[in-house]
Amino acid sequence: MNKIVILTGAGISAESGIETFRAEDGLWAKHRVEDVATPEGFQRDPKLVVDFYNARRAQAAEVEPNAAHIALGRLEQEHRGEVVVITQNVDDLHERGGTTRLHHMHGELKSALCAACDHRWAAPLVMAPHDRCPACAAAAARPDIVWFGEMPYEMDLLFQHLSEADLFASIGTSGNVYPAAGFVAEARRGGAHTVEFNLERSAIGNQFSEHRIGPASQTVSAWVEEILAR
Ligand code: BJW
Repeated sequence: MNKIVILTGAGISAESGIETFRAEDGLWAKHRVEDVATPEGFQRDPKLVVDFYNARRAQAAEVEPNAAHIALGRLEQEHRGEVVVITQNVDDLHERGGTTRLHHMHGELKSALCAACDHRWAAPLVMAPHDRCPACAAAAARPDIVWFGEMPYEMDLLFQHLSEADLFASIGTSGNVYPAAGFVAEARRGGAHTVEFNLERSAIGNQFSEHRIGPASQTVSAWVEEILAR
């Protein structure tokens, strides 16, 4: 198991107190996806979208990484091979849990993006809809988040990692959103063993060769112990 590639979703941060998207009381039960997570929604009502991400940025600053984030940080440090984490999450709990080889494929709450020149900078805790870009001065700041219909970040590099994986783990993601939901198929094509961590089998659960059912703080920590003991 030389190269381990791990995909994470909202479920890994749930036990830190960050709500998931598709739970009955999750974010999409309280906000319309079309309004807060599409470029069209941002065009229609930038303040609504910026306020949505301001609230999530404030919440993320108040919570702590849980045992699953910390176990993945330890795996990267102590595994003799390569460990790469790809997260769909926009919080910074992996970084704070010790992971450094990390890809935020759906962007980051801590980053702001200029829609005019693509410059990125550290987002203030509270963004305003028409903040100016520090590089080109256009009033075109937006949260650095990948919305529906936009291309997730670093796709070529991520597919390269997936094709090289000996072991692919998917943690706390429902398998509803592409291209992330297609990663297991890509890893299998490259010959990886695949394992899913979730409270239940996900929408794409039948594509995995192994399942670990239960809260990530417990199942991921136990799995990391197993790998490091091999
Ligand atoms: C636990 C737990 C615990 C809870 N322990 N587990 C038709 C077919 C196929 C694709 C499309 C289609 N029509 C449109 C598309 C494309 C579209 C898409 O996938 N739509 C689907 C809805 C069908 N995708 C896109 O538009 C993407 N871009 C794109 O495709 O570009 C073109 C392209 C072409 C070719 C190659 C590459 C690209 C962009 C997607 C952007 C997603 N954006 C969001 C919001 C922004 C970020 C944010 O605000 O935070 O990202 S949507 C939202 O969903 C967020 C998440 O990252 C993403 C995934 O959600 P996640 O993480 O899986 O959360 P949940 O809530 O769904 O699941 C949580 C899971 O955890 C559950 O299973 C629980 O059981 C579990 N759990 N507690 C373990 N303690």
